[in-house]
Amino acid sequence: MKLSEVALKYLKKASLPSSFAPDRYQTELNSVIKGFDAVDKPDVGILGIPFDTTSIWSGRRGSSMAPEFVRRMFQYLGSYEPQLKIDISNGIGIVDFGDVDVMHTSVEETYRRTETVSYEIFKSGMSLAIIGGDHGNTYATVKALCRATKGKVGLINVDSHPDVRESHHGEISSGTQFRRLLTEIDNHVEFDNFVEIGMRGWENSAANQKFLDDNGIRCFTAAEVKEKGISSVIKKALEIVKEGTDAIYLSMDIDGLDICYAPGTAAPTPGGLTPSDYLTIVYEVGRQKTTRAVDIMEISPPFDSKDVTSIMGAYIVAQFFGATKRRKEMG
Ligand SMILES: [Mn+2]
Repeated sequence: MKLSEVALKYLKKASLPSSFAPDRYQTELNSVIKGFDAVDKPDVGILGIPFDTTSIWSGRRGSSMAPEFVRRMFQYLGSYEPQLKIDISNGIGIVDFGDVDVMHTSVEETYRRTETVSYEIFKSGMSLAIIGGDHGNTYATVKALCRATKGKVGLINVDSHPDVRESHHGEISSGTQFRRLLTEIDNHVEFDNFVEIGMRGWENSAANQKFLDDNGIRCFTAAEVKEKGISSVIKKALEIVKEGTDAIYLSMDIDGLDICYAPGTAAPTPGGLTPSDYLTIVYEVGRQKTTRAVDIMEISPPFDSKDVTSIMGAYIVAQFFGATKRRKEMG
């Protein structure tokens, strides 16, 4: 596919490592992912946002390195999943757009570039797996989808925190993006079409809970997921985000996972979701007709242990590819 000169100016090429031990009977994930200019009408693409400047919460920055690390983990993955029985080695066009050429000292300019690039990609009708970066970047990509979509956008955030701070230390931060999306984007993400899953932990505030409650925002706590099971929670979440909307956006802060599964993040939080919860969410949401994006935010490689958090990021991307293929098959 072709991008405009403006969008091309804001992109940096990213490379994929070659597979560890190539096998003629297995198509490696790496070889399934093509350059965006090599595929006419791709179904789904990868976009990295190596920007963690608004991660002011904990001093545990580093998510700007996640696009590189997550891509590096692709070398361990193939193209078939036996539980889903999905083969992404054929019948689906997957491309890599590389990374947004971010400006580390300018939040506004980085968001502008990110929005410009992702708007153009969404406008073409394809879906995106976005690799952050800190969670603040979600503001720019959801805004891009809102602009590219005629109607309204339904939004799911899987996270241990609601990220609806009014301002954070007077700044735009990785904790403010959802309030901004709900209150600053004209008429596009309604309170009634926003769901949060995985809330828990002592990093939270009663004032932000009041904002959620006052506006009737449905939050499924981590305890609720454990009690009711992830499938029933997703079913209810999908009803909320589908009601009257034209597109669905799934945002995943990696810290929604339990601390033991995702140590490599800015705010690792105990009592959380499991990797299989996450993969079920990605598959069930990803295969919906109107789903356009998943983002995987807040993976911080410098704080990771044996790359497990980055591997989880690679799994989410592959799972979204699988869900996209299923969506395509269902028409
Ligand atoms: Mn979080």
